Amino acid sequence: MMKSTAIANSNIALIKYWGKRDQNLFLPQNSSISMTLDGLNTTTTVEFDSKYKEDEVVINGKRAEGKVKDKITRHIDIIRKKAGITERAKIVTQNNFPTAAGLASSASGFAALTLASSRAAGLDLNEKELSILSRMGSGSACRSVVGGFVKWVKGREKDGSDSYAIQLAPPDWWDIRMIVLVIESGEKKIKSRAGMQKTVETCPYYRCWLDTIENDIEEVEKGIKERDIELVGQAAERNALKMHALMFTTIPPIIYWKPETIKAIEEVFKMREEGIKAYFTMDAGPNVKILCTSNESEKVRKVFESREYIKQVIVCPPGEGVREVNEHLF
Ligand code: 2P0
Repeated sequence: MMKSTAIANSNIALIKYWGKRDQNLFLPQNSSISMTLDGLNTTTTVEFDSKYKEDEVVINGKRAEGKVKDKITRHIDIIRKKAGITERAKIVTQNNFPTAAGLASSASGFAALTLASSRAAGLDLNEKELSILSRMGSGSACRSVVGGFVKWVKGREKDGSDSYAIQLAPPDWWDIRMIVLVIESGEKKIKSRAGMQKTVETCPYYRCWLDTIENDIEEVEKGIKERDIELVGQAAERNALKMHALMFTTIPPIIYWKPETIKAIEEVFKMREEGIKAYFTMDAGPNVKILCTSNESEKVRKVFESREYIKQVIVCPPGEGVREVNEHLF
């Protein structure tokens, strides 16, 4: 019996990943930067044993079938091959945030799955190897392997051996917060994977995105180094808007925005006029995330908790990378 449990935090990008250069290996068109979030995490237990006749996957208490299960089984196959084992596995995974919160779980999910399954298979991989393997489950998962402030370096090699996440600064480097405003909790209609591919294929501005991304990256890196919330916030906000401009001009268009999204953004602008250094970012959905210092985070939280159009407010400090834990889920 080989069993291991891992916990991984979710992450939010300050510089976005939107577009692949290799669909099979999950190699990105551009490098991206993220903050790993304390508080939004996935715990996964994996056991390989000959008593299992086929892979069994349970997500948040429900047995997974079809596409969701296939994605996980494919990932476990990569691990089995690397470890040289053939046993089937039982995989139980649990998110601590409401699954219906409309928050990405694939990043924390594949990071936890990669560590738990590789340990259970007897492998002892370093951070770089874990990041590369996690990337092959879901691109953004390679960033959740690493804690704090993280850069996914796009790499140049065809085999993806130089495309993985590195730490720019540890979690305790900078006391800032990512405040997640839950606006809509349903499953999104257009998945990131299909959406980003359409953008690369059809968006007339994609060239411009690639031409300006290195400048955005430089600003965010400098801002993190100097703990400059204005520099990071402004660059991150612009980068998120640029990504959504790509989505709007993809054929067919990808529009995740809801009226409440605009409302929340206008409130962020108003806060800034009042001197609060709050900046927003958005991902493949209508929810808005706000970056601010820990000192000002209570003010921001209170404002949005009093708004009836916001379903939930989650305040996250920078968090740790993926790690093994002793308590198993089964
Ligand atoms: C990001 N997103 O950088 C960007 C911003 C969504 C918008 O990474 O196909 O779930 O599994 O590699 O990682 C979501 O994309 O896509 C994502 P796959 P993934 O956070």
